[in-house]
Amino acid sequence: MPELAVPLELDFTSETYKSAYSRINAIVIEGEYEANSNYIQLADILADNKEELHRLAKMENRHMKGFQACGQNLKITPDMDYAREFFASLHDNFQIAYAEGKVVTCLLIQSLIIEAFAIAAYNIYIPVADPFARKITEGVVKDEYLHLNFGEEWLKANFETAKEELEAANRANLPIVWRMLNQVEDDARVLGMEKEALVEDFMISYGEALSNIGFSTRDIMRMSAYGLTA
Ligand code: Y39
Ligand code: FE
Ligand code: FE
Ligand code: FE
Repeated sequence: MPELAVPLELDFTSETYKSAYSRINAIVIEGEYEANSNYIQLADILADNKEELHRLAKMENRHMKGFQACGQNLKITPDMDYAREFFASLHDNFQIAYAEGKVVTCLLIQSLIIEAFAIAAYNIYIPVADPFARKITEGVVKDEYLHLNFGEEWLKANFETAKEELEAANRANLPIVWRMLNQVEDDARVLGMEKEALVEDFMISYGEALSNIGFSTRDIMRMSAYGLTA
């Protein structure tokens, strides 16, 4: 991976840039929308954390509006059908887990996997974003660390009873993230974001979260390997 991955020149008004942006912007808007609804659902089953989860949900709604403004600023129309399709597997797995009362799986999907994905994407995007979007994204990424931290704290406090379900949920959902990264690779590159950088940032956040929750280095290595063949 080249160390200086920032393209010398990004033309935010070119048709190539705008076409890629119409999909990535939609992904981010849909992601924020689903994150809002996931936290509202989690608030319904985690009664002790109800208020905090409603606060997180409100942040996600604010993020969605911020990214909608980024798309309008560049005069693109987000391709929301594409984005719903992009998230369908994780969305379905969250809903199935929720219906079964599997709160640990729900937290792994939203608060660990999706938040770590968001943190990676936004960190890599900030240096190559247009000035308007950069400001918005800098504000958003700070919140995403709080969201990841919520999942970490809850799962750490419940580690012994959650461990087995976390391993199964990791095994089922990490390969999906890898497929999503592969799907978005070409559009991300047009925006100046390299897949290798996204993968690296994702694994750092996700691995650190697993460590903070209580997994050993050996566990984390084993769990991380599930993505690689996707
Ligand atoms: O918790 C959140 O706010 C997460 C919903 C947002 C998801 C962001 C997903 C970003 C993937 C973009 C891939 C672009 C390279
Ligand atoms: Fe968000
Ligand atoms: Fe749905
Ligand atoms: Fe979030």
